[in-house]
Amino acid sequence: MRLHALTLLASLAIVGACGGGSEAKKNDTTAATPTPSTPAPATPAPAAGGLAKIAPTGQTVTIKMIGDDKGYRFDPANVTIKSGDAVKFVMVSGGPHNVSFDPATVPADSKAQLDANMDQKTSELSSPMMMNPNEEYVISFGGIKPGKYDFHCTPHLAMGMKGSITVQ
Ligand SMILES: [Cu+2]
Repeated sequence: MRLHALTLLASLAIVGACGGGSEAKKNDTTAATPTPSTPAPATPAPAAGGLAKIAPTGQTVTIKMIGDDKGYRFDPANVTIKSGDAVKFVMVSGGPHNVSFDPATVPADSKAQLDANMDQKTSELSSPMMMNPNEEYVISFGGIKPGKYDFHCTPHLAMGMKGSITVQ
């Protein structure tokens, strides 16, 4: 009889241990839940490169993107701005047009920042295509060091649609 009682106590202890075990697992799951939500706020900030976009603080210079019977061109094709200004590309006619900087020629010390400043890129330093008149694409030159930044329109590069932004 006494032996039986001990066995019963032992099995109760095992049940208790199991219960505690599953409770611990539940706690683990609860503790793990906030962990995936921690990287979520980090997502909008830096991309793969780790640099965050720097908003413009100066003026905005407008460059039109044109394709007509005179050819394909940026107008004006060559502009001079200050670091912190923004350049707004406006689709006028003859698209699709885009704005693409050649990673090989962009000043190395500002390449990653310029890439971070470009929204909705299709590839490194390349804007999306603009198809419709009045579509706009603004590039912030916040945090961009002085230098010459050559750009072109990928579909019309062969037709000479290119230009340069000189940052003073
Ligand atoms: Cu074009």
